[in-house]
Amino acid sequence: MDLITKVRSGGRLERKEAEALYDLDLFTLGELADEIRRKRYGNKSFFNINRHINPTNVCADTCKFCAYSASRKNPNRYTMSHDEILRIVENSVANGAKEVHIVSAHHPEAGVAWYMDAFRKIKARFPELHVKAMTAAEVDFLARHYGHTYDEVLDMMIESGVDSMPGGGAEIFDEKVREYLCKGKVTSDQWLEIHRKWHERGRMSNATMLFGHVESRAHRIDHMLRLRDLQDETGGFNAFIPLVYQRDNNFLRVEEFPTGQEILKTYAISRIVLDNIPHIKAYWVTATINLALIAQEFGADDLDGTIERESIQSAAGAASAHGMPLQSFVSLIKDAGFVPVERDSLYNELQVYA
Ligand code: V47
Repeated sequence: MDLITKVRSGGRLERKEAEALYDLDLFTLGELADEIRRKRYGNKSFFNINRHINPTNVCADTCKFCAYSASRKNPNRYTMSHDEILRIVENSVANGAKEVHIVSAHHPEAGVAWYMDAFRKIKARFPELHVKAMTAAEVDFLARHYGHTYDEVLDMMIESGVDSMPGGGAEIFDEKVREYLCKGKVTSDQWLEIHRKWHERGRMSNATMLFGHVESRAHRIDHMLRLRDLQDETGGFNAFIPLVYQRDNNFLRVEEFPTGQEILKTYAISRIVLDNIPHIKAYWVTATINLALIAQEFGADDLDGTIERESIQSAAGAASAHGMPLQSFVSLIKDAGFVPVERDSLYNELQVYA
């Protein structure tokens, strides 16, 4: 059976077949991914009203791609007090936020309680608000630095009110590339183990892939296949999020950046290869809003959310520091020919903007 027929018949692709998808032209790939996306969700495109909070940029790790953590390129260290965090949450809830997405740097002196008490205080004040917090990289850091097991950190998160985990810290799983990008951080196996343990607790999470820097196409496919294997075991991933590398203010030297075509191919291929992960998120922050809107025709069914503030990727050049107003978001999705659907963090539909 040729590759296109196999994809159309819903057959699961082997590694070599998945790699060969990149040799197809963009429009064939788009058509194949769009068929899958439309079978599942029709014309709907999902988003949520959320708020990103990054409570500290003080970090024990030194990932080459990161422009956010305090370093000699970014001398402005900050760590928010719990009162500051609560004021932000209060304001966001008043603006309609249904989820807070909280990701911090790996602060070597803050202590585990600083992380956990923030979640506990948010949940005590806003029991209905979905708290999506702590990447697997943070879980690994807290465990290693403060002498806990992963199980202990994950149980503390649940006890403190964390509802789901974001997909950050995955970067690229290939060990050689990973060592070059972020030596000393959570390993690929550990990242997967932490998500496995989280899923075993009945909780959902997301998975990212940072691409468009020094990795090859084969590394991207390898990354997707490791996620597909874990998803076969646990079913705990909601969404896959290919993050396009942003190039400013960091220590990673990249010769060639991906074209729009390469980015769209990667969305489409992820939709085809990850047959067991329900949602493909075109995170508008790193794709740019225009390409994210087009990605809806290349397999993506989710654009993340309104965000309000964003510090990690905007530090590296993305136009996301102030999020996106709800009305603009809805109009842009509609103008692109899709039906915007506000969802909650677990993809229950809250409002359809027909
Ligand atoms: O893991 C850091 C990435 C991630 C850069 O789960 C960069 O719904 C691009 O994980 N260029 C954190 N990316 C953000 C994240 C995320 C974002 C949106 C939604 C979800 C979700 C998760 O940011 C890190 C890292 O891979 N990152 N620096 C950069 N220069």
